[in-house]
Order: sequence, then structure tokens, then C-alpha cells
Amino acid sequence: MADLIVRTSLTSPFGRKPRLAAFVLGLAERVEVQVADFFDETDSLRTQNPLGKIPTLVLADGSTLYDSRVILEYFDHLAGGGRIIPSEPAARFAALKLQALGDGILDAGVLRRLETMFRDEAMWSQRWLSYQSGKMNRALDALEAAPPSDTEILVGEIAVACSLGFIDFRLGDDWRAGRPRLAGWLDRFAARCPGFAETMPR
Ligand SMILES: N[C@@H](CCC(=O)N[C@@H](CS)C(=O)NCC(=O)O)C(=O)O
Repeated sequence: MADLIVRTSLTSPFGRKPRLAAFVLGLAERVEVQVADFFDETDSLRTQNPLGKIPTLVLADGSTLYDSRVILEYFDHLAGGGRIIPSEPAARFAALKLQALGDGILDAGVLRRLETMFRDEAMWSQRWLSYQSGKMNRALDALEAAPPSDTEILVGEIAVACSLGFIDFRLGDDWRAGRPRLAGWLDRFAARCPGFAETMPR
């Protein structure tokens, strides 16, 4: 029975992280997704998380946890610990750093999307858009130089997969051009990661 509620949209890349982690950790049966609309001021999301952001996790006692990194750490704890966040320091900080890189691609991508959503095209700041694209391209180049693991599924792999999925779904950048190693990594990850298809943005 589901005792963990994830408030998210079905398109949110940050919301996809805990949804994917639940499959990876064998917690999917315990997790129910309740769709949240962060633009709707009557949505209980704003009382569950004063920041009004998704994902937000609601526990059985009504208490909440956010953001995606905290929720992934909580899921790892529920699954016994050390599963998607290693305990050994070198591996732990490598995984957390990779998660920060994946999340950073998302932060920049979301800022690009907001610029084009909230302003008329004539008002778009190309300087701002290319500033954010620069972050994304440098991060993608770093991932091409050192792709994530082909054997493990840790918070870093989860965050990178969600960020690449977001680019495909929302931005349509041709990030695969010139990055065959990263493109191959995502294809193999998609084939081996539980819940990948079920959590595709839609
Ligand atoms: N650092 C947060 C970022 C979450 C985030 O920015 N979510 C977006 C949707 S993908 C959101 O809630 N946007 C609405 C808002 O910022 O008001 C996390 O990892 O959960």
C-alpha cells in the first residue's frame, strides 16, 4: 500500500528523480504520485512546501520533505542506506557531485524555459539564454569526457538521465551531436534502469 505521496507533475524532471529512484530501490509500490500544479494558488502544494516547488514528498504522518535531493536521500535511507548514495566517502562525494552536475543542467534548462514561457519572444534576453546554454554545454561536454557509470545506478546517474530527458522533452537541443559517448550511455541506461519507461515525461 502506498504510504509515500510524491507531489509533482508528470513532466517535471526534478519530480522524475524520486519517481525513478523509487523503482530503482524497490519502493515503487509504496509511492503514489499526486499531480501538483505549482501555478495554482489553491493547490495544497504551497502548504506542503512554502517554496511551492515540486517534487515534495508527503509522509504518512502528514509531514513533508523537499527537495529532490532530500527525497532521494530519504528513499535511500528507507531502502537500507548506501544504495543510491554510497557510504564510502570517495564514492559518496563522487555520486553527490555528479548529482549536482545533473541538477545544474536542469537548473539552467529550467531558467531558459522560464525566459521563453514568461516573456514574449521580442523580450527574450539572448544574453541570458546563451549564458544558461553555456553552463549546459560545458556540463554536457564534461559528461562526454567522463560518462556516468554503466553498471551502477546512483543519485548521479539518476540526475543526469533526468536532465538529458528534460532537454529532449522541453528544449529539443541536439545535445547528442558531437557527444556519442554520452548518447550511448543514455541508451544503455534507458535499457537497464527499472522505471525508466514508466517515468518518461508525458
Ligand atoms: N532544487 C529543486 C528544484 C525543483 C524545481 O525547480 N522544480 C520546478 C519544476 S521542474 C518547480 O517547482 N518550479 C516552480 C517554481 O519554482 O515555482 C529540487 O531538486 O527539487
